[in-house]
Amino acid sequence: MVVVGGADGADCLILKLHDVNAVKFGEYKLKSGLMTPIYIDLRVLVSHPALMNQVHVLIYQKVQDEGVRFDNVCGVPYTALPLATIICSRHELPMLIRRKEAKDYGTKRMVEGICREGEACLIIEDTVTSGSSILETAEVLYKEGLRVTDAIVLMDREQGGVEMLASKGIRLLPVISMFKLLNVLQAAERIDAQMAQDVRKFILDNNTFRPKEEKNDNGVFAVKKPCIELKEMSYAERARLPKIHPLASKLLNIMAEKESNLCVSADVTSSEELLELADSLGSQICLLKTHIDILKDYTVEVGQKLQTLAGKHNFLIFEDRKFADIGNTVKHQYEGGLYQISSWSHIVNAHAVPGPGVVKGLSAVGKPLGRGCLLIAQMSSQGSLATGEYTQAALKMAEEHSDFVIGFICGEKITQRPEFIHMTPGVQMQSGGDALGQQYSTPEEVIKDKASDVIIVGRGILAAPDRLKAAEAYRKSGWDGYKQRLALNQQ
Ligand code: S5P
Repeated sequence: MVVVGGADGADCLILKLHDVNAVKFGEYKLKSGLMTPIYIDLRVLVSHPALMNQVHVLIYQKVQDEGVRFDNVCGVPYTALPLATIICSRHELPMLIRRKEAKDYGTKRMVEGICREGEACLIIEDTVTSGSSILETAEVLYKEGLRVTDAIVLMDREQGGVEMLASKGIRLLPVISMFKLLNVLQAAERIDAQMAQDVRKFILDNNTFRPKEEKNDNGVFAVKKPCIELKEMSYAERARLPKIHPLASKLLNIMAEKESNLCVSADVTSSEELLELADSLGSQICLLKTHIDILKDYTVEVGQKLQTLAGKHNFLIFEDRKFADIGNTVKHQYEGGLYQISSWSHIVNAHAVPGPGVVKGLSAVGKPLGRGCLLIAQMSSQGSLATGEYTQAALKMAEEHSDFVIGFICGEKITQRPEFIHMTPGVQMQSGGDALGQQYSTPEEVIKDKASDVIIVGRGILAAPDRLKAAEAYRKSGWDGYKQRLALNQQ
């Protein structure tokens, strides 16, 4: 068997699932009638006892890693039933069986097994597309007075199940996810790049919970106006997503707590002014963006003091370094030199132009420190080349490195995946531009209409006679845009 470099248990399992035809590529019809280029059929697992054992170990490991607390376990009938049975038997956990049909004699109960009101039941499922089967099972369990806060799934097709269940208060924990599966199969040369890309596109285009994306006349993927029945997730809900990067979760929590989606772009040239700005505007912002190399008097203390102020006012620091070199070079630029950026900046950004090496180089330094990176998918400047296919390639790069990439610099929402944070520069109270090609949109346009998450404001605040007042106005305007967007999509 081919073992992919650095393969862990899940990687090996993916290859074995492919070996036994539990993962098939071609043209298949889903329960919904939709044609799919990938079909996951985990019913075959029962014919492969060794694989069954490997699967149950990984599921139980996930339960332990995530610290899930529960009183009993219920497998969604039928494929997940034997999985739940093995786990419960091996670990001596009480199990419940959900009947598909009520008996027409005796107790007529829909749940077999002993349970008490208020107990927490962990649901186990084999594959999730929309999450509706888990929800159905949860609803039966609710009728027994049980609580369902967590569900575990062997294979998440990443088509909106996580988000749908999160909106119902259930955290879905996948052992394997579609994008990971595609990466592993491609790396092992089981599928070619074209097939992987076709399936990725199908998955992104067929999200069951989020609005669909469609190509506009320029071939650029634009987000269709969200359908009225789709519920927009709040920042706080997104912070609790199981797949979210801890730093993205922290930022979303700060935004929710401070009611601020404002990042101030502290483009000043003296250390004293930078620190004064961070202290005086700290209460209004979720993020302070720096260009550390424009300071004329940088010393190591600046980084340290910024960190202290970030703690004092509960914001994160984002050094807008726009790395754009080969992995080995950006590693040194990030970690070393005069500025030692990785030691004080929570977030950095990078251009996608060098290819994935730039993210790998930065990640080698930043990941162990819990740092995160934004990829520049679009730019606010006139004539920017970061459009269309380039933007899509940046998105794909982010998806493949979501253990370090937490979002994008972009002009609009470019993906429906709620774990990524969209940040938009070129924001002022009046739309327009400057003499050097900068283009401005208003906070409302950016947050409500373009569905971005964070407004990045520089001169709109820095050039104001009263910077604090201006920051308050931008914070309020950005927050109002967010509230309106939520209201619009929750009707
Ligand atoms: O596309 C971009 C990306 C960035 S990070 N356009 C931008 O303007 N930026 C940065 O945002 C830019 O480097 C500057 O620091 C800030 C915008 O500043 P303003 O004064 O025009 O608001």
